[in-house]
Amino acid sequence: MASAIIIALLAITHSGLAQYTKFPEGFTFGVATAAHQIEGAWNVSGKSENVWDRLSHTRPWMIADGTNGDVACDSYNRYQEDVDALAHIGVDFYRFSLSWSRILPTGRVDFVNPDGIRYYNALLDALAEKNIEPLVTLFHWDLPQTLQDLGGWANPKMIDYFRDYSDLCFREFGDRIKSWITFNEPYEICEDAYGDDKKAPAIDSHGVGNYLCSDTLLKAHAESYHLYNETYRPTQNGRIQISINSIWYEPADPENAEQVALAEVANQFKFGWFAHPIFTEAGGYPTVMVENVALQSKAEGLPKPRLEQFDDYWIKRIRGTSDFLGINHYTTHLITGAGVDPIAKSPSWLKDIGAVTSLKVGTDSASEWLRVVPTGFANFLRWCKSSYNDPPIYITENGFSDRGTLLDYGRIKYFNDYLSEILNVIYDDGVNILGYTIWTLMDNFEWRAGFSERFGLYKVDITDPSLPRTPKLSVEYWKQLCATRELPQEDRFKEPALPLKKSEL
Ligand code: PNW
Repeated sequence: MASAIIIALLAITHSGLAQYTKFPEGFTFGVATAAHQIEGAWNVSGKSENVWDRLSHTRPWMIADGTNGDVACDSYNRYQEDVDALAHIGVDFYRFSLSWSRILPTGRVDFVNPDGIRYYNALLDALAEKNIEPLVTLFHWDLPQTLQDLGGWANPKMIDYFRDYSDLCFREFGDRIKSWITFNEPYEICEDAYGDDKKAPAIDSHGVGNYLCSDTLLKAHAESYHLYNETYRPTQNGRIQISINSIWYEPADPENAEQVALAEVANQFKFGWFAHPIFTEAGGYPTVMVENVALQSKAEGLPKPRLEQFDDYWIKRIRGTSDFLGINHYTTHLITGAGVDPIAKSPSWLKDIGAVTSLKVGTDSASEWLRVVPTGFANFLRWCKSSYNDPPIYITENGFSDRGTLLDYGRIKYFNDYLSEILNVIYDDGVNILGYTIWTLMDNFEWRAGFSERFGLYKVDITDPSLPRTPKLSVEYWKQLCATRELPQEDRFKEPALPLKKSEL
């Protein structure tokens, strides 16, 4: 701590600004991707269909530009280029995900696909060659369709299937993978894919399927954690965590007590839904969530609440099952008042909150939901420290979308301003943040947005069959940051005139 303060003070004197620029000793940087968004080779070498293959093939109109993940960035064949790019940037770690249906085509462990194992072994070897640590996500949304046909995350049997799949991955790859993430963004899985149609498999069982999913997912996460902890950790000595995402909610008017209270309710419903059961002493879902859903369910004439609280066994079994708090964060939204949000379906998670939300006024990205609000990130991180007993935190995703410009000043400014807030909360508030992960290495299949929203440091020209990757200016920015561990200050990274108009993104 003392050395952190000295470094911080030095940074202030050095830059002449009351702003921190230097990251603490030991702070690590990485880049993230996800299998379905980059690998392609969707039906090659034994891989079976996953829920995103099914959605994009059978309902292509649900993808903004009609694209799919059939080829994506072809990382299945071009992984060496990806690793070379990571080495060029100079990151400490690479966060990627394993494709369940590539490794286990039936979804179950009755048949292990040797080509799937070979592919990830080759990728791990290539990373080791460049001294880049793997941080590996077991589940980043691409459920084998065979398991979806049995109900997917609404089926409690998934707890066993996920444990078996994790077991295989720990056994096959755990000698080289020392950092695991069980689930990427449970909110997006349960709410967007089961409670809505925003993500595959687009079940849209609003207010019901989302809560069935969270019950299964949290139990599956806990079982995978305990398996690793008891069976693999003693010999493999790694760590295992979950990565939870949040839109952070703030009151539109900070002086308005009702809005302040409702923003807290919304944050409990969003981040607390998955963080509270794992990261608090009490465990279980947030009280306000249990109460609100019970009230709504009663009003709907239901004999039981749509959200079932865990019993004592599961409260204890789930509590404490993450070595770090993994946070994926992009943006902040506003709470404007009490009531039913005009966009809420009935019943639904959003209606259960009982608040009206809106986008915050701020700089645009190419994604409708993503506005640039760096101070929201700082407030969110401070809230995580106080709500979850000062956990060690890894930022496992953060990034900005545009339409693919090479001079991506908007992205650089986003990184710079969000990183600056990270430094503020580390040095001023003692928030224990240990690492940061960029979303993402290269423009890729951005789920229902297809290739229309681009988050990459490298541009990928998907109209050229050789899928050339071209570094954007942000690669230069990150190369310098990784080399110096300091926020680059040069003018060449600053946009000549800010902000860019939407048409220029
Ligand atoms: C994440 N939000 O999704 C995913 O982990 C990535 O696969 C994805 O490509 C990336 O962020 C960019 O979208 C999110 O509404 C989707 O706050 C939506 C939100 C956050 C993350």
